[in-house]
Amino acid sequence: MSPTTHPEPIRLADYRPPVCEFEEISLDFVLDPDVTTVTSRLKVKTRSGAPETLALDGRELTLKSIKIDDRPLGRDEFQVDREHLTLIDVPSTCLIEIVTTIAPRLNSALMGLYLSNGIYCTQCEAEGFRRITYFLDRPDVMTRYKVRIEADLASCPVLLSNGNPVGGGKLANGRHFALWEDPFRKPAYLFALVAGDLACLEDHHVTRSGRRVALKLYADSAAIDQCAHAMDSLKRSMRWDEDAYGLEYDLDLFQIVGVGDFNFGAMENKGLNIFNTSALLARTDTSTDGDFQQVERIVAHEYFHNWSGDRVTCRDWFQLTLKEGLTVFRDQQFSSDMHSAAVKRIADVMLLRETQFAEDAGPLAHPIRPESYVEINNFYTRTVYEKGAEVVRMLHTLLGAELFRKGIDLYFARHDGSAVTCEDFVQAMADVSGRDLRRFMRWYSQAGTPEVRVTREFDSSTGSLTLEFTQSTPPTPGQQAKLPLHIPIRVGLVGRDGQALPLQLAGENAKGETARVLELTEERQSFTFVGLDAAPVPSILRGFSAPVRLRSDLTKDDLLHLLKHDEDAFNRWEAAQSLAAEAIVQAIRMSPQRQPVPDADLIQAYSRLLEGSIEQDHAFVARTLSLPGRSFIAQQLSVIDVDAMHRVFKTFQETIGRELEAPLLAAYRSMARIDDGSTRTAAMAARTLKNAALAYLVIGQPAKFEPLAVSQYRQSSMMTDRLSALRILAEIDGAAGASLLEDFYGRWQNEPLVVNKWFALQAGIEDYKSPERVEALMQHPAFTLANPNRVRALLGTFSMANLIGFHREDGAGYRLLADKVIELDSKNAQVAARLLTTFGRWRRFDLHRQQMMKSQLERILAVPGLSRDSYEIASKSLG
Ligand code: 0A1
Ligand code: ZN
Repeated sequence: MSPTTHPEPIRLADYRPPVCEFEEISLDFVLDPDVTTVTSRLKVKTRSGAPETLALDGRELTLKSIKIDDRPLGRDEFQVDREHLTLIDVPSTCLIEIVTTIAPRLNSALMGLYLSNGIYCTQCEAEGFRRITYFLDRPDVMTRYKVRIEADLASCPVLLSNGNPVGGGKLANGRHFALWEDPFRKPAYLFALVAGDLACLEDHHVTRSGRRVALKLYADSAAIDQCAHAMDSLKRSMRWDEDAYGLEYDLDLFQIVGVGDFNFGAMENKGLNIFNTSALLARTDTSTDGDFQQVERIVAHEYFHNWSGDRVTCRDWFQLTLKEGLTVFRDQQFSSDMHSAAVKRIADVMLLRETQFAEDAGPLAHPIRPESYVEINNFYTRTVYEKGAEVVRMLHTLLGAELFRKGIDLYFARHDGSAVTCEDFVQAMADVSGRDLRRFMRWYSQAGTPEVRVTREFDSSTGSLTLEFTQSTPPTPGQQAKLPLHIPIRVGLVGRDGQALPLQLAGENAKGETARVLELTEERQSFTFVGLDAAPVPSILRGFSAPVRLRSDLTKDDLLHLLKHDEDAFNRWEAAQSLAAEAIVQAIRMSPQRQPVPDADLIQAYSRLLEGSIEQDHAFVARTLSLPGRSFIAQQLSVIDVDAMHRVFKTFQETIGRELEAPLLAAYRSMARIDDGSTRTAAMAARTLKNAALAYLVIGQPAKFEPLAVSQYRQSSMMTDRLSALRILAEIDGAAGASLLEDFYGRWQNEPLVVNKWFALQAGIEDYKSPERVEALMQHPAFTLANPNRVRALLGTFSMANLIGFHREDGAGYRLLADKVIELDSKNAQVAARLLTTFGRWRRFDLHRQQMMKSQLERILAVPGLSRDSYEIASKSLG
């Protein structure tokens, strides 16, 4: 598609139900890398009961034949173009047989049926099924699938699809076949097929109603010993969904397959999840604690989709957040129950603020339910997923756990087996609670991050504190005027001595509770708390009860008070972040001649935290000691000055490392004693703090502490410790860094996921030489544009996490990224478009950089035959 023939957007308002239903589909695959034959037999029933014209979706298919009720169609009885096969006057009930061929080996888009290291696998969400056969490829067309797979026995001993195996056997010429049937009707995007030489890890789960479910995890035989953690996570997820939501698995078999080439993390195909190996494999010597948690989270996420996604699915792709927001919320609850709830909430909020808030403030801002798109693949975003989860969380906060659960029960009971909308979800919540959620629905249609301001007034004569709130949402592309939203604000009041005060609103009886939820629905609202002896410190937006930017009039002393005393752990952390953020932003705004130093109060607060007098949770301490993320700070600057930011962060880290040497070293040593090398929550927490301390120490005094990092690298057998030490050594660019990087590659060159870490680590080293370093790494024999994980490790990390390198003044970083986006676009448009989103931030930089980023966007837009994916991102970014 060239930019002169702009692809047309698809609109939610244009939704029409499909003209027909398919009662059943039988699919026959004769697998071959270059010519795979797919025979599809569709049992058709038109909705009108009369003959209809049927436009089936299809892309890059070679059509061999079509029959209706066994009668071959002549050339004038159908039309084929690049995107459709149109059949005219299809009888109201009939059987259509379509034979097509495809070439999995040439499929570099990794959508439809493709080969990954010799393994055939499919990816059908969102619109990949149309690359397998002609079909009504839309989620509201739900069908029962019968599948026959035929392949070479030697290279493909394992043949899998959704549902239950119902037969199979040997054929002539070294071929064999397998038959699968899925008893559940499903949309095409949940179809899956896998064939290859795979090793299998088996276990089982007994549901609480006593059914035995066989669990099978498949991976390359070299990686099967890295699947135990995923299996364990799966079993805990299955149990958790039964306990927390009363939801049981519904087939006798649940399968997961790991493949090395995959565009996203994983996919929830019914009964046959397909995973990126990066979201499946974990072993302590090859994977970090972060990887372990990520595997656990994604295994849970895909498993939870069996209900929130598969049993109840989306009517159309605009409703994507219906399944994704809900499932992310569910996986967040799961992780929170498995580990530290406070630390999990902090991590989720950091991610939201650093990525989704930035998206919401830029040219690609969209509501959690977009109203139009050019390419749906561009809408698997932080907004649809993470903000979507926040919206579900707000319903949970507004209704309370019990009613929320009732609402979920009603939603599944009402809509099991169908394809529904976000309204249906919120309606279930309204019906069980009797609440008016009409204003709440605006969260689904309004983009942008609301800003909530709060000021306070204490009246000592009446002992009352009034909190005055205002809310507003900034304009976003296509949405100038915004309406007030329904926002839950969880609050508490902290007394002068640090005690949690009872919350009594004027006109109410005292209830004795020390936390409650205030509901904003108007632009301006105030709440008066009574019965107070002295002015308390308000603790507002506890647990981050709404995805908003909060502006309060809390002073530095108030924040220090909250950091010490707030019973809400999230707000203790938030207090420390606010203190640090304010100091950093101030220092960035200062003239470069003045030395930016963190103030003494902040250092002292960190010191108290380290001494452990306040906090017991070591991961929480580590989080609280960490400076806010670059992106969070950047959002608070009118123009992002990358050099000043870099200088300030560095100086802050150095100062903290030097001034807190003794408590940091003491923490390092005591954490090393607690760390038993396991992946229990407490051991992971100890390693988090240990490595946070190490980083500060080495940055603070490189000469003195480099040997400590070197010995950690050499002595530990855990990837978490090794990688943390190596990262810090590479960053300080001392004597050991380069040779240990080499050592690392030498040890792990045969583990693709570890090699990704090696690329990412180097791409993330913030210095002015990085464009050349990244360029050189692209010439490394292990680098390839064909593997999305590797592209993300090198180019993704460089463009998203290397501020001064990527934004170097001469534009070398921008050119490099644009070159690769252009090269990648014709191979894998999805990955190219995603890389491209960084350029969308161009307006946030100085004029010189703006110009350079803009001209790269224009250059990309001028590429003949640019994909829909990249066209949409580049044109909206410039727009
Ligand atoms: N539904 C999956 C995400 C996903 C979307 C598209 C994909 O193909 C390119 C792959 C996965 C999830 O939420 O996990
Ligand atoms: Zn999902």
